[in-house]
Amino acid sequence: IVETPYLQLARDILEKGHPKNDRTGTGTRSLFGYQMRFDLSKGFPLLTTKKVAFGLVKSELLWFLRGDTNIRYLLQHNNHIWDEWAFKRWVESKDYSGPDMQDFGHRALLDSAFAAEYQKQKNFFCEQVLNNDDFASKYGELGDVYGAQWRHWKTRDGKTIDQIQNVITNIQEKPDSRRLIVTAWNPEDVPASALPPCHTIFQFYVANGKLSCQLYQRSADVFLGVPFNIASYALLTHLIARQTGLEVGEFVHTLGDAHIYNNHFEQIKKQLARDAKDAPKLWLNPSKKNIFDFEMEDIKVLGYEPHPGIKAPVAV
Ligand code: UFP
Repeated sequence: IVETPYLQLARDILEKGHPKNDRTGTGTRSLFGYQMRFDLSKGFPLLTTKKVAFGLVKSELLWFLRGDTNIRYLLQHNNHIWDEWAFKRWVESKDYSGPDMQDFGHRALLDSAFAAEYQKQKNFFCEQVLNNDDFASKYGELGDVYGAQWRHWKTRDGKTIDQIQNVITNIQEKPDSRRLIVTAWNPEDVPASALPPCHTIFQFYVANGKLSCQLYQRSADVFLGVPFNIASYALLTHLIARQTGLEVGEFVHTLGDAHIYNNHFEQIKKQLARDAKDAPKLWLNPSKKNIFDFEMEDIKVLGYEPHPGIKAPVAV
């Protein structure tokens, strides 16, 4: 069963995880240094023990690959996973004159009247990013997030590096290279960043005509984040394999602080009590080869019949 390593990770944390405090004040159980391996030739590792929103995985990955760091593209695809980060900048700016949104993440969880007002302000914000070009370029922009680090990393002498194009070229020209690396972690940016990259570095490896990828994820919200992260990097591996004419090998997922938040215990136990189903298959439009040409409709999962989704609060 393709998702077994994930289910085992969750069990291991519940059984052996250290109770630990964290930045959000929620509290977790956590293990340090953990590795999962997914053989991508056996099926696509999109969890079946709960529904994972693959549409969001796709649009986010295509957004990264475009080198885009403005949430407008995400909103055009009904993807709201990055909204809060942009919204925060707006409500803290001089252009915002609505009700006080200080600490909106926590307050929206605790106070339903505030949550309604927050939703209203955020809907207005999203509508502006979608329809008002000036507003979008000012407040839709997230700055140096994955798209920028992957496609136009800034160098000291004012140039940029396209790490994705470079790694593709290197996989084609020097498949035995041990330097097939893309990094998002820039120590210069970390102190000023609201969310320093979670997926910090990844490396490719070619053997027997197969492309494998290993990700080092420094911090892993095992219930909410990791199912998404697995699918995203599995998809990236498939896309790069397509472009380089290789088959897919393994996705190796190495985690630093692998944690389950205290308010996700019920949900993960419910999930662990379910029987996994057959993994879906990934379909990529056979007429496309270049990774930068893929659109939403060129990527599909076939035979995905998961158990229902399970809701849980996001730690903020
Ligand atoms: N997180 C993930 N995967 C992601 C992402 C965030 O698991 O792709 F962007 C989680 C990990 C952690 C929190 O629970 O978000 C980030 O907090 P910190 O920066 O304190 O590690």
